[in-house]
Amino acid sequence: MHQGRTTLSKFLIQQLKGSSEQSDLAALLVDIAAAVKAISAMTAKGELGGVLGSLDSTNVQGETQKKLDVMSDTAFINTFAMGGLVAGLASEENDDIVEIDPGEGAGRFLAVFDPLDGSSNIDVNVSVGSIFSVLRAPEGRKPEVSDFLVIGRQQLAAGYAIYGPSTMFVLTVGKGTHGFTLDREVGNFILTHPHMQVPADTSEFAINASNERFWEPPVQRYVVECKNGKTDVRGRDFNMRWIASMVADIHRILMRGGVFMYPRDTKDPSKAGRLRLMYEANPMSMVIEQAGGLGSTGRERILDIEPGDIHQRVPVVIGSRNEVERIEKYHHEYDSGTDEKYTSPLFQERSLYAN
Ligand code: AFP
Repeated sequence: MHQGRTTLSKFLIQQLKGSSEQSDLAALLVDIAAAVKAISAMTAKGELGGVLGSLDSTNVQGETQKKLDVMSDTAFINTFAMGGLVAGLASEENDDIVEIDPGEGAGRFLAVFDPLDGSSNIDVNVSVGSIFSVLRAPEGRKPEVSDFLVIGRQQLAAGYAIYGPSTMFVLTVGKGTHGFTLDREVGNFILTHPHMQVPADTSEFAINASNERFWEPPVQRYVVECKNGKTDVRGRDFNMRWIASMVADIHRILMRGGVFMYPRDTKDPSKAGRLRLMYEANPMSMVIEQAGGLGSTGRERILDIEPGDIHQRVPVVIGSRNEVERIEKYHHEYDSGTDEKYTSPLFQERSLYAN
């Protein structure tokens, strides 16, 4: 069996033994892992399980819901309802917060999650995932929306599951980022990737390049320089990846470095970006920063953003610290007008900004 490797439960007991809140947090993370196992089993069945395809419904984002979106959402809600540890939850698939009747034990946590991220990939059998964030619940009263709107630095735990060739559960409780692999034969998550670290440098970037003409100049500048490789200021060639499942792209970056970008774009000026702060950008930023990386909007650290709405969208630049800091520098130079790069005739000739 797994010589010298520990299980998720034993690992959490070790990491979270300082207080009753920490013990309850360990129990909640085990509950979340149980929901992940159920979702892993559902996704693995594919068409044989009748789980593919879309429903006639749309979610609060106006996106058509996949069957597995709703099935995964239900798996999490049922787990929280039975666990007695969660007082309320917010999910991509639910317009409003959902109160959980804690029965005898008052739930001391709030759960915020994207039950199935990358669901547009599910019908073509490409890796998808679940993303979660755990916040502290108010004491002695029912949770309200305002209780969820806390800055990302106050997350008690965050992580994701990736349903790929293997199912992995990656989490942080603020003591590093650690990866567990599901042993399907016994149904246990085994610690296979302790203390994950994001390389500070990279030669790989992830972005949906079809949006290039809609990006702000600093993002265009960064991507042009990467594509120009050895012939430009970077002095080396870069590779590009885009899986269109944030979980899969971020997991690759956690494993081998890289930078993930979903910037604001002018395609829909009313949206600050595509990804949501509370259940995508914040949890992924905590995971990556606990592994030595950085999560930014390009202009500010994601974990410092004061949320205004549960489904708020933000621009996202997450990954290898030195690359994210370079992109932040380009945004600062652009905003402050301190870099002739954006005005020099040479750049204008070559740049994408030429009218
Ligand atoms: P879906 O869950 O609707 O597939 O969206 C996935 C996602 O939120 C994120 O996981 C991807 O990185 C991003 O959208 C992909 O967006 P594009 O489809 O515009 O490339």
